[in-house]
Amino acid sequence: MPRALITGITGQDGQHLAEFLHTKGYEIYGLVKGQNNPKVAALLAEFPFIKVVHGDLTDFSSLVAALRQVEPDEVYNLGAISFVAMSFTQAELTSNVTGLGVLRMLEAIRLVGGEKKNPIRMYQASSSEMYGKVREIPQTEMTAFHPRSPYGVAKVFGHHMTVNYRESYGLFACSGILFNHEGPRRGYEFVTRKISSSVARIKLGLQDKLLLGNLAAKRDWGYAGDYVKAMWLMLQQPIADDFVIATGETHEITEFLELAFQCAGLGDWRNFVGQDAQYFRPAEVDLLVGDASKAERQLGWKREVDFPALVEMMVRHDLDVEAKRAK
Ligand code: NAP
Ligand code: G4F
Repeated sequence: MPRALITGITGQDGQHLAEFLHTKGYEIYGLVKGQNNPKVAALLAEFPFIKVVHGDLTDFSSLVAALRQVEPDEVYNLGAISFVAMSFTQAELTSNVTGLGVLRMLEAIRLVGGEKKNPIRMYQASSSEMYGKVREIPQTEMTAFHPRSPYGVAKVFGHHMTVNYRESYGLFACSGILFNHEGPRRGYEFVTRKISSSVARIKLGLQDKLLLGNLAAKRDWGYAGDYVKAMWLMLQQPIADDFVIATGETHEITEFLELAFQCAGLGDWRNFVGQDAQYFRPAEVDLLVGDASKAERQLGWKREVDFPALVEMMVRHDLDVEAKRAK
């Protein structure tokens, strides 16, 4: 039975990945941070097969201990401060967790991996946010980075460290440059979930307005359930490499609003949406669109859920969730 250690197990991708690896027959360990982390009970209720290990990406010895305890074949490093807006106000913490955390995990694997017969394979969760003020359209594995947030800068650091440890020490370490991926497990702080949950609450008469920031930004939005399959595929290859994972389409936030309000039968979104200065960022990523042709060619990966189906999935889910909460 292959064994996987997932950091960021309580997050959106951690849950999708655990669900997917379970279908592949993996024994799954999740690194959980904090004292009495409130997300753990719900996680184990939904996924009783997950085994919890305690540790933190800011604490090197806890990562070494987790690797020695679990003896994983594969490590998926998904843990991060992942909310771009927060990275502007907590830049040092973000750099420590999202940036240096990758280095700590690579070092821990180098140390503990040397004690194992079979080398540990590692997936690093890199991000399209690294492209920032994009240098070319669409973005590929070869496009230069120009991050626009402390989060983006931290991800560039983690990305280059992953490549460097592969080249310097022969570690089987892959970096997946994933474009935005969403779904019903998305955190409420991100724009898509903020929209789908607000649409549901407006429909049920629980809220009357939705306040957002910059509506002109464009993102390449895919479904998280499709993207975790690409993570796994990367670690099954004969040679470690880096891959862009994206849909190749870009949509403005207004298009997400249009479909979401329509789906709930609420008509024109402009009747409900306002703007608030607090949701604008000091620097913005205006447009992202990825070229995943390398992943399609070499991994055989292809997205299954398209943009309208993604919006509908999220709105329908939140209509159910909010209706249950209101009872
Ligand atoms: P998420 O829902 O925000 O989850 C982040 C996870 O990181 C949570 O489980 C969190 O644990 C954990 N974490 C935070 N600080 C930690 C620390 N000090 N030590 C250990 N774990 C810590 O993020 P996601 O959307 O699943 O994304 C997964 C990864 O992919 C992240 O690295 C993100 O930056 C990257 N990524 C995401 C996207 C996307 O569109 N979703 C795109 C590209 C890259 P607690 O909440 O329990 O504290
Ligand atoms: O949903 P967002 O917060 O996601 P963002 O910044 O693109 O980051 C996500 O995707 C990255 C991949 O490119 C990941 F690496 C990262 O971890 C995270 O998962 O914001 C999307 C866009 C931005 O342009 C933002 O300015 O939506 C705009 N926006 C407008 N109003 C808003 C809001 N974003 C949020 N969160 N909340 C608003 O009210």
